[in-house]
Amino acid sequence: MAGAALVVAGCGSGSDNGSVKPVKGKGNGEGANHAMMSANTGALVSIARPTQGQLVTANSVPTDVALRNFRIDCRFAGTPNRAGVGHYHLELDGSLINMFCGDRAAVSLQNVAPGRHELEVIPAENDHTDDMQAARKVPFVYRPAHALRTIAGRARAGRPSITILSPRSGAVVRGGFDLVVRQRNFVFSCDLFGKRNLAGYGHWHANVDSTSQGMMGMGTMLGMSCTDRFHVSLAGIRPGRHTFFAILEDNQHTPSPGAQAAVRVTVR
Ligand SMILES: [Cu+2]
Repeated sequence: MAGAALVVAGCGSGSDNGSVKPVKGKGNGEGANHAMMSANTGALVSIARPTQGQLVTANSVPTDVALRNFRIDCRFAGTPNRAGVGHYHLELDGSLINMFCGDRAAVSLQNVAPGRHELEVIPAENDHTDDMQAARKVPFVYRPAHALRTIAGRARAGRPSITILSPRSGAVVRGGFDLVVRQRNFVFSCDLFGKRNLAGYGHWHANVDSTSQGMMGMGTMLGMSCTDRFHVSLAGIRPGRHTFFAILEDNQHTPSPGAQAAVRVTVR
């Protein structure tokens, strides 16, 4: 693990031209816990924070990263890949937290045990295919000054569901719009992104036109939300009729069976 953290992103031949070359794996188990597909974004990742082995006493770990040779633009997430454009994922101990576009972010340490942990910054294409060659890791040590109370699952949560309140079916949308939802028997928690699953907790994904492409349906995921809304950018979506989905997800980003909603609108 220590050796992997020393890998210099972008080293090796042919990864400095900024092109995107999805490489389909054979599914033979190479790459350990990661997806069978890997992208080659050409991105060069550097991590200013946390520093190697940083001691974190607060209950979130601030991150400050820079991606060179790669244009970061979350407006295109979930829409067709574009060479040299994408976003990045943060993983905590090998578990996806979320996608990010700003240099700075913070990862909650809710339900994370004190001790040594590892953050990984992974450039990704619009369809969320990770570029593992360009990924960089940094270890840190969590020693909370004031420990958070661990959130426990909800023992008697009923069957979760989600509905879309806005836009209405058949609406005409331009530029962008808020997808507004209401959930039942389910608590949205940003702090639990990527953490162990807990009954009755999670978040939701906004998808366009498909819920089944890519890993865990994320190939067409526009983004994740832990509130009652998500702002949909139409920058990467062609005019015409499209279906937008809201899908309840557990903390590990696995869709909850049967808990999704769809609305069909016209994009102008
Ligand atoms: Cu992503």
